[in-house]
Parts: sequence; structure tokens; C-alpha cells
Amino acid sequence: MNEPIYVTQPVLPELAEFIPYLEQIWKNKILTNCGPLHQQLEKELCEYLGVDYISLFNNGTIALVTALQALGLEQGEVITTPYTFVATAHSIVWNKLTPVFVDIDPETSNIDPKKVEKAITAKTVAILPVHCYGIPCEVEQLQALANKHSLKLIYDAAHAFGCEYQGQSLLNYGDLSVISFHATKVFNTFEGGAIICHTAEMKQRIDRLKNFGIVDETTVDGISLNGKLSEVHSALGLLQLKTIDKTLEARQKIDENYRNFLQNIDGIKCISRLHLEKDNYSYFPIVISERYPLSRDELFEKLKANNVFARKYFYPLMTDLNVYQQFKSEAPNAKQLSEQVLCLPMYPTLIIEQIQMIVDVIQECAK
Ligand code: T4K
Repeated sequence: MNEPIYVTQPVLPELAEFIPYLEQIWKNKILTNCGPLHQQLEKELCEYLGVDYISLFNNGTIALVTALQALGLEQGEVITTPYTFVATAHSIVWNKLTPVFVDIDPETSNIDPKKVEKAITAKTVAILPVHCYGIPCEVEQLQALANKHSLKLIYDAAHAFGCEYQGQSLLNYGDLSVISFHATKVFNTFEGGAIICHTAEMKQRIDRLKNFGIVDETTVDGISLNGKLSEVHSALGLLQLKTIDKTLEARQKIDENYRNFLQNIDGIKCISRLHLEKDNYSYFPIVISERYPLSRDELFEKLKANNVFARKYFYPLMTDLNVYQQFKSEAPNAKQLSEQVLCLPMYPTLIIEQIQMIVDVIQECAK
């Protein structure tokens, strides 16, 4: 039996390259609380991503919770997608706000702005869309809606590290964008995340909120969490930045190979990515339609029997989870996609023979 192939495998630098950073941390004795490596990573990320201000976090979820708090959203409804990872919806409920789940456009897998507009009520305070798989939302339409109805617009950009759209970073759209640096992401710091914002004042507010709301030794101006990224995590981020372009190139090749190999299999559709100036090929989702002899779940099992661990991102929908029953709503496009989608293994060290083997299993079942 071949080695197991998981949906992803983290990129790691050579261990030897990490040691000098650890030596520096051991020497300085500054382990956390926005130390020199944290500051350096914020600076280098702003330059690499082409954004004005970034505030690092210990993970994307705490960053999302803090982003909603930073915009002063204390009560009301937040329109979001049910086709996402639980953290998106959790961040709304943690802020005692009400999630309103709106259906997606099945072509992009992102929230449908026309349906967003229909869902806006007097209680709506914000829209929280997700750039699912790093595919951009319809950012202009969503911004126009936010402007028209005076709503805050926060992007869950957990999958969108490095994407550029219409001449700039995708992370520049909206009031705030939140990214994740989790082990399973394109750019990882083991655990980590960040908020991207547009002004120095907002960055200062976010920086305070991620540090318990502390202003100075005797003043606390918010009831908030500890969301700081440590120096060790920041050091890893600095090293990862050195190879990120190579990582993205490798992902692009894998995306191309999958698309070439899968194009003639009836009933299998690769979700298309918009033409971006820069894409990150975050995931490789395929849709298994009725024309394919196996259901999505059967193909999932078949791959598993061949030691290939694809994932059903994103199934079940938020609206089908028991914990979200009180916020239930109809989202037929999201429902259908969540029952037909399968994310195939996608990571830079996946070799062409492995891709071919995965495609062979899918092809074999199509006969
Ligand atoms: N918003 C969105 C839209 C998100 O997708 C996420 C996270 C967030 C917000 C929140 O960001 P963070 O708070 O996580 O920064 C994974 C990740 O834990 C999660 O970060 C991610 N989205 C979600 C889509 O996927 P699981 O439960 O599927 O991960 P897990 O542990 O099953 O890992 C998948 C595969 O990756 C494993 O089978 C093997 C491989 N793997 C995983 C880890 C953790 C490794 O090889 N090494 C590792 O260290 O949630």
C-alpha cells in the first residue's frame, strides 16, 4: 500500500534555518507581547502582501472575533455564508451577534450579493463574506451594498493569503480582512492569523484588543482576549516568507495537472478559479455530479481505500449543524455544493505520480 496522502501537508523550512532564530529568542528572552520578530513579520507581510496595516494574531478565529469587536458591533444581524468553516459563524455568535445565513453562487462558491441584498433588514449591522478556496467574492457589489445600507464589511479571507485581484491585494477590500496562518494553510506559522486594516488608528485599536484591551499599565479600555502571536511563531513566519513564491508556483502546477488530467471524466467538474493577477491555489475542490457513477461519499470512501484522504470542505453546512438550528435558513445552492464537493490533496510537495494515481482512482470508478 502506498503512503497515505492527506488533503494537505504543511510547508516547513529546513530545521537548521530555524535554529538561529531560536538562538536569538533565547538570548533576548523576549518570547511574546509583540516583540522584535513579531514587529518584523508585520512589516515584511505588509510589504509582501501590499497592504497598509496588519496585526498578527495567534489564530484566524480569535482574529475574526476581534475584527467584529474592533468595528464596534455590539448587537444586530450579520449576514454570512453557510458554506464555510465553523469559525466564521462562531465569531459572530461569540460577539452576541445574530448570524443570518445567505445562499451562495454555485459557480464561485461565495455568497451571492443579490441574496445578500434581500436579506438586509433594519437590524443588519455587517456582512461577513468568505473568499472560499481563495476565490474572490464579488467585492464591488458587496461594497456597494455596504455603502448603500451603512453596513460594515469584514472579509473572512482565511484562504486568501497572497491573492491579488484587480491590481491589488484581495485583502485590501472591505473594512477589515482576516487571514489564517494555520498549519493547513498556504502560508503557515504552525498556528496564526492576522487582521488587515486601512488606518493607523484602527491598527492601534486592534493591537489593544488583542492584548486584553490594555492601553497602559493602569488603563484597560475593552473587555477582550489575548490574541497575540508569539516570537517563535513569528520567526517561522519570517522564514516561510522566503519561500512563499516557490510554494505558490508549485501549487499552480498541481492545479494545472489536476485540471488537465480530470478534464475528460464525465460527471467531474473542477471548480474554476477567476483569472487573478496572483492566485494562491489554496484548495483543489471538485464537484461530483449525478452523471458520475458514484456519489461524492462513495468516491470519498474509494479514495480512502486507496490511502487518499480527501476532505468534504465544506460539509455539513452551518445551517445543518445542531448548534446553529436556531439560525436555520434555506440555502439550496450551498446545500447541493456541500453534498457534491470533495477537496483533493493539494500541497507543494505532492508529486505528479501521486496526482496521476489519485486521478486514476477517479477515472477507474467512472468506467
Ligand atoms: N475561516 C475559514 C474560512 C477557515 O477555513 C478557517 C480555518 C478559519 C476561519 C479559522 O482559522 P484558524 O483559527 O484555524 O486559523 C482545518 C484547519 O484546522 C482550519 O484551520 C481550516 N480553516 C479548516 C478548513 O481545516 P480540519 O479539522 O479539517 O484539520 P485537520 O486537522 O483534519 O487537518 C487536515 C489534514 O491536514 C490532516 O488530515 C493532515 C494534514 N495536517 C494537519 C495538521 C493540523 C498535517 O499534515 N499537519 C498538521 O499539523 O480543520
